[in-house]
Formats: sequence, structure tokens, C-alpha cells
Amino acid sequence: ARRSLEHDAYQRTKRRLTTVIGAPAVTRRAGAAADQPHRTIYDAGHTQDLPGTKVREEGSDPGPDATVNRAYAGLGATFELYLTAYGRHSIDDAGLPLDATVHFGEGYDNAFWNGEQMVFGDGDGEIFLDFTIPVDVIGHELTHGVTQHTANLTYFGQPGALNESLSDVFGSLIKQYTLGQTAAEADWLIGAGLLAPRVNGTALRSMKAPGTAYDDDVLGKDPQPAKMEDYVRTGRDNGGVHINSGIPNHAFYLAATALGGHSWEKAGQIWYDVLTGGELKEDALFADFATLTVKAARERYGAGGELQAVQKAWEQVGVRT
Ligand code: ASN
Ligand code: ZN
Repeated sequence: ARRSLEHDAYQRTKRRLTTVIGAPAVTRRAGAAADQPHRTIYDAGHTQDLPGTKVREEGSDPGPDATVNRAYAGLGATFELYLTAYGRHSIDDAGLPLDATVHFGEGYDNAFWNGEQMVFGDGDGEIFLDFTIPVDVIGHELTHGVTQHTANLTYFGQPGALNESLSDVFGSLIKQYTLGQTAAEADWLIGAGLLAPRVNGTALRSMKAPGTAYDDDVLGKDPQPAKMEDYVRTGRDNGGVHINSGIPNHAFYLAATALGGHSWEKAGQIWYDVLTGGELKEDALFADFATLTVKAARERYGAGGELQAVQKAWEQVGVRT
């Protein structure tokens, strides 16, 4: 049964209205949301019809499909990081249900957020494997939802590359949080385990060393720059959103490793403050974002090592603050 996006939006609105009108007086604090995720995993059965058939819902036991179980667990880990580290209740900070569809399309070589839900392809097995394999990819897609509900960065050029970078930053933090890794222990890769065995590469992107994730006959060479002087001017990829994200990605890596410890605690908090603080404009450039991270570092941690680490990170990638 195919449901339209309009229908989903209508259902959500209806649910909200029902809550407002029909809620008993004081069962829940105003503005409070559940501290538990509300996950639903659907199976598209190798079609491109969304959302597909419901195959697992919140609280149910793992089933026989490892892809479904990985999606469920990855959404849970992402929900948990946002809640425990930043006090955020889901994508909209109001407990939005987390919907994901797996087995989308035939040999589909991508994953995405469609404005309403997450979608994961199986990969064609030649270049890419199952897109639910890397937990950072799940965190990446969910974070597109967070960005949509907060700064809403325009998906083109520098604001688009910031949008992509924020998805990589929080995607990587989810992996680090899941594995209990410090900045020094993390691999800083996005999509490790996703490339098929025949591909000469380790991942989709590297935040530690942008441009070195793969160099392959079919895929070509990883096109990501690490510094502003190598910024790629292109009309492809929405003005290089997955290319130039290497620059803010590397700035985050530099700040987080300079600070040490768990990257989601200080560097992640500063980046989260900027993403959700209300001052980041939809058309922000790298320099605007960088300036706001410096301000956020000072406001949260004072004029100490945190501020210096953030300033130095942007300086090293050639972005003025
Ligand atoms: N996997 C890609 C992403 O989430 C899909 C896209 O280009 N929008 O960025
Ligand atoms: Zn993305």
C-alpha cells in the first residue's frame, strides 16, 4: 500500500491535533516529550514505494532480517546520543517518530532522508553493500532531519556543504558514542564497511584525511578537499555538497582531537549549539558557521582551551573566524 507524503504529513498533523484537543489535563509536562524513541522500520521489498510494509515497531524483538535490525538499532543509538549528550528529543526535539525504510529499490546505491523519513538501499554488491551497515550512515541520514528542523541549511554550495558536514559530524559521533571511543581512538571515516570488496578504498569519506577514502577504477578518486584553498567550484552534486564538506569536516576533526576525550562532549556540544542556537542562517557560508562556533565555544566554556582549539581548527583549514 503506497502512502503519499501528503498523507503522512496529514496523519502527523491529525495526531498533533488529537493530542492537543484530546489529552487529559496533566499527564505530561507542557513541552515534555518521551525519553524513548518511537521507531518503525518498513521494508520496500526492492521497490521504490514508500514507506513499504511495516516489519518492526518500537519494543518488538529482533526479527530474521539483519538489515531491519541494524536500522532499528542505529536509529536507537542516534536517538540516544541526541538525548543523552544534548537533551534533544528526536529529530524535532518533540519526540517525532523515527520512520525508516530498508530494501529500497533494486541494488540501490544510496541512502537518504526524504523530508519525512530515512531510506536505505541494499547497494548493488559491486560498488556498495547494504547502506545500513555503517551506523554513521544511519546517523548521517537522521541528522538531515535534525538540520531540516533547525538551521535548515540550503542544500547547495557552502550552506549545502555545511548541511552535509553536520550529517557527517553527528554521524561520526554516533559511531564513536556506540563504540565508546575517544577522538584519538576514532577512525573518523564515514561509511567504513560499505564499499564492496573489489573497490580500492576504505569508506565514503574521511574527516581525518579528506580526499583519501578511495582511489578506484570505477569510483575514481575521493574528490574531497581538506582546506579552503582547494575548494572545488562545480555545479555537480548541488554545487559540491558532498565534496566541499571535507573542509568543515576536517575543522571538526582538528577541534575534537585537540580537545581530546569523547568528541561528542565538547566539540560536538559546540557544533550542536550552532546548529540549534537560532543564529545560523539558511544561507550561511563556512566563515559564518566558523564565527558562530567560536562564539558558542566562548559562551559555553569561556575564554580557555576550548575557544583556542576551535579558532585554531578553522585557521588550519583556511576559514577565517
Ligand atoms: N546519501 C546522500 C546524503 O544523505 C543522499 C543525497 O545525496 N541526498 O547526503
Ligand atoms: Zn547527506
